[in-house]
Parts: sequence; structure tokens; C-alpha cells
Amino acid sequence: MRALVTGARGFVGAWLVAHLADEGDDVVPIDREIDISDGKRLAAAIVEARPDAVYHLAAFSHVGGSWDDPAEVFRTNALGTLNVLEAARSCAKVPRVLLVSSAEVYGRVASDQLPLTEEAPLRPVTPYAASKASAELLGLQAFLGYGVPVVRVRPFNHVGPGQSERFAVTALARRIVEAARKGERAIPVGDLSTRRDFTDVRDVVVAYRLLTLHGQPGEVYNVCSGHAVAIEEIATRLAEMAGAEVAFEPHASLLRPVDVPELEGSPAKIEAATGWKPAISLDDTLRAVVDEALAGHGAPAG
Ligand code: A2R
Repeated sequence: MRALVTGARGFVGAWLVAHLADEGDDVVPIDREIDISDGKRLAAAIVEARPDAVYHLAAFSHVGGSWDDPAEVFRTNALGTLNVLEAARSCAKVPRVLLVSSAEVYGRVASDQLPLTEEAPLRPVTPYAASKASAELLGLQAFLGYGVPVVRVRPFNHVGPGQSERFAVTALARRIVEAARKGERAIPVGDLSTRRDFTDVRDVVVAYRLLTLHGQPGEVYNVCSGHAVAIEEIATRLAEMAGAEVAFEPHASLLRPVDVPELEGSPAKIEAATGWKPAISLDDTLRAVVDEALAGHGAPAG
């Protein structure tokens, strides 16, 4: 299968490109060299590549940072997705499109609503979530209106080696390792009570390929483990793994304007469609993140 990947040098993109190549796919990676909001250049590149599948990952991906420039976030995530869909539609043989949305589209949810199924209403709280919900609607319209075979995915939090330290788990691991090296005992943190459903990025990319092959066009699938874990527990495990004796001190500057207290997804639909289940335990993931922090490098590993 010939697979074009947008956002190919990002955290997930690097792992996805490696996984597709391992599976024998012919991969065409694109990233910043073609701005996703430049519809003409993007269409030319996609038409020329003649892919069987497009994995659309390019995005403004930082939820907290999305408050600073909602228009730019919308341009990249929603308009960029429209450009990918239009490009796919103009190909001689219309490729499958895997459209990567986000579980953030579910917004704040009462704990009795968890785990979230794909039927849950979209109630975006952040500019990032609104841009992803918009991208999903564009994908649905491309399917219903033009018959483009679009499969939408809502990944919950993913984590693993190669992630930027703008994201909580990697940032925590690096801060813990640094504090231990300097002999510091206290680490400033955001809200540790937040609970999230984490999946290892290496499992996420397996899910993406399986959904591209076996997902039902027009449908949407959660990609998640089905178990929420408090960031506090993760912080504690990271510290243990790093051999660091540190205390975590909440810091106002590290809190987001609005945070979603708990997210937990149901993976039942993806399991039924593809047989996918996460294979890597949270401890193995955290160990890999700590090892990377101890080795002192953070470049994408894929
Ligand atoms: O922002 P950069 O320089 O790191 O480049 C990112 C790229 N990207 C773009 N590419 C083309 N045109 C744009 N206007 C544009 N804006 C951003 O997309 C980066 O290489 C890639 C996204 O990778 P990450 O930020 O590492 O995101 P991650 O964690 O790999 O997430 C992949 C997908 C995204 O759709 C997320 O929203 C979703 O999974 O969770």
C-alpha cells in the first residue's frame, strides 16, 4: 500500500512512518515543507504521490497553547484538513483518508458518563478541541457529500519516547531527572489530580494502520486503553523509576485556563472493527520515557 503521511516528522508521525515501512508500505512523508494551509501546493503533492491512503496528522497539536492563537489553530487544523480532503478528492483514484481528531472534542464530562463511547456529544472546551471537531465535520461531509472514504479517529492521550516536553508526562520525566541530578527536592507542577487515558504511541500507530485497512468509512473510532490514570500516579511512578526522591509542588503558572478533569475512553468499537488492543503496559511506556530522559535526548525516535 502506498501511504502518504502529513505531519510525518511530528511525534506520532515519526513512529507511524517507521511502522508503515516495517509493514512493507511504500511511505511518502510530508511535513512543514508544504504548509497544510496552502491548498494548491498540498493538492499538487498529494495528486502526484498517488497514495492509496492518506494519514492526516499535521496539526497545531498543543491543547494548552491553543488558547493563545485560536485563529491560527483553526487555520491549521480545520482549514488544513479541508485542504487534505479536497486534495484526496481530486486524485484519479480517491485514497482512504485517516483523519486524526482528538478525544478533547468530548470536553468536560461527568464521571458517570465515563468511559466515553463515540456516541458521546461533542462539547469542545478548548480552541484546539473546537478546531478538531470542525475537522471531523469536514471529514464527515467529504464522506457523505462526495463519497471520500474517510475514517475519523479520536485518540486519547498518547505518550512514549520522542514526545516533546510541552506534554505533561515527558516534561515531568525530564524535570524529575534534572532535579535528581541537581540534588533538588521540589518540582513545580500543574494540576496532578487530572486523570487521563494513556496509550503508548507505538500502539497508537498500529491502531491507525489497522483502522485505515479495516475501519468503516464514515465512522469514527476512539483510540484509547479504557483506563484513566491520575497524573499524580504517573509522576510518582516516574520518580521511582528515576530513583529520585522529590516532592511535587503545584504552581499556578503551570495550570491551564480550563482543564478537563477526567477523560477515559471505551475502546470497544475499534476492538470490534480491527481486533486492536494496546500491547505495551503503562509501566513499560514510562520506563522508556524515563530512559530517554536519563539519556538526555529528546529527538523523535521513530
Ligand atoms: O509545528 P512543527 O514544526 O513541529 O510541525 C508539525 C506539523 N505541522 C504542520 N505541517 C504542515 N503545515 C502546517 N501548518 C503545520 N503545523 C504543524 O505537524 C509537526 O511536525 C506535525 C504534528 O506533530 P506533533 O506536533 O508532534 O503532533 P503529534 O503529537 O505527533 O500529533 C499527531 C496528530 C495531530 O493531529 C494531533 O492533533 C493529534 O495527533 O493528537
